[in-house]
Amino acid sequence: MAVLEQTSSQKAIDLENKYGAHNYHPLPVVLSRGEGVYVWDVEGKKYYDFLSAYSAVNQGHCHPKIVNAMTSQAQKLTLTSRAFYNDMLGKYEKYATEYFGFDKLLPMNTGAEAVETALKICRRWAYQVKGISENDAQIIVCENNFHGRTTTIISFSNDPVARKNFGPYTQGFVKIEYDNLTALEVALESNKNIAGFLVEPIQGEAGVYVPSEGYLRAAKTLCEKYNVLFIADEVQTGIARTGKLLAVDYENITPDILILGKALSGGAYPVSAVLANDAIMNVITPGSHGSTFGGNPIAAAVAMAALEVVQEEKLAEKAYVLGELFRKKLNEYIETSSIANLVRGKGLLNAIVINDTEESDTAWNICLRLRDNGLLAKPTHGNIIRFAPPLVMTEAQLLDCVSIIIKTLKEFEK
Ligand code: IF1
Repeated sequence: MAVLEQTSSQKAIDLENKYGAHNYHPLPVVLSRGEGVYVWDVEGKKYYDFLSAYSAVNQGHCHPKIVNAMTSQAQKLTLTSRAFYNDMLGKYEKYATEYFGFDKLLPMNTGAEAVETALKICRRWAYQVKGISENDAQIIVCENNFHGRTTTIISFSNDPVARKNFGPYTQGFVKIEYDNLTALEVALESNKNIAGFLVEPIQGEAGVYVPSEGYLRAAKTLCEKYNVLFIADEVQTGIARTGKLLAVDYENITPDILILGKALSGGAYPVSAVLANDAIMNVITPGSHGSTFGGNPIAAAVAMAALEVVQEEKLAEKAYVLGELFRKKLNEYIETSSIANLVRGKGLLNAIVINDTEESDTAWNICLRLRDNGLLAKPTHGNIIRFAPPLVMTEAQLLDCVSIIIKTLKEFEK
């Protein structure tokens, strides 16, 4: 272990560069410890984490209750596969279905797997319940979506970087403009083979794009009218991030299929899930779907603890209040700023748009300077910076972060 103990930031970066596939371009900072809203690099410098592992660490780094659930379960039973029952999965499924208000849960590991699962359920439902003829089912998706990295999911992405040279692509998807009800109605009306509508309540990767108020509710109503499943991908927006338990709660709707991941484990372990009522979930029969690790006892214990933390620490309410404060403070600054154009978001899922082109490296340079000033965030789409801190933040800590952000942006004023 002597080698690891001596690891400096540069050495760790060099190792990843030499021995790891180059599928990421990380901000140059090497983290070795996390606690609550803070992370520390290998040299001991402390930072506010303003990304939360893309909204997975909503409950804060190394939350003692979650870590304890994980380590005690790890010492008892880690994995049985679903060839046998384990004494944790049923408890977790009961807890989570009551928590979110659905009949059943199907456990998976990553967000992309849960999205894949939802697509499979939707297609089966189309053939076995709705009565679409086999292989004709179509699922509506939105432009600029992000749902993961599998071959099927990238088939309906319109991000060339995510798609190019990974074909041939999976058929069966119709793409419409996001936040456009007319486009949805036209797609539904003109095609009898539509089985579902897959949507992110807020588009994260697109740059925290919040749709018009009422869009999701009206989209749900349209789906009901045409007997089409409304599938909400809340992998990023769910579990208190946007100031409600689910982002769809703002519009008082219940999706037909709900997809969760990331913060379902508080970032401690890969845990994802698909929830639906019996009329839909019962299309899944033994042998038709599964996963070696999905529903393992550690995942079950961790997810229950992570969901308890959300309730016990009132994280949705906190995210709501802190989010309002964050946007208010940043808006006050932006009024007179030449470098930041706007801030948008809900709860603690926010982004600022930098006054420069998508091709410019201004947002990247701002993130490097934020890092130097003790706060970690990452640009998306060149000129947008996403801000998603852990939800366990105090008001004083948030205000401290606001001053770091404003101070840093001021260094870039023209
Ligand atoms: C990466 C963004 C966040 C997601 C939604 C499914 C998944 C994701 C709505 C898949 C994953 C990630 C993965 C990450 C970047 C990231 C992301 F920048 F793309 F938009 F969160 F902000 N549905 N989102 O956002 O979940 O399989 O990764 O567990 O590096 O690809 P996964």
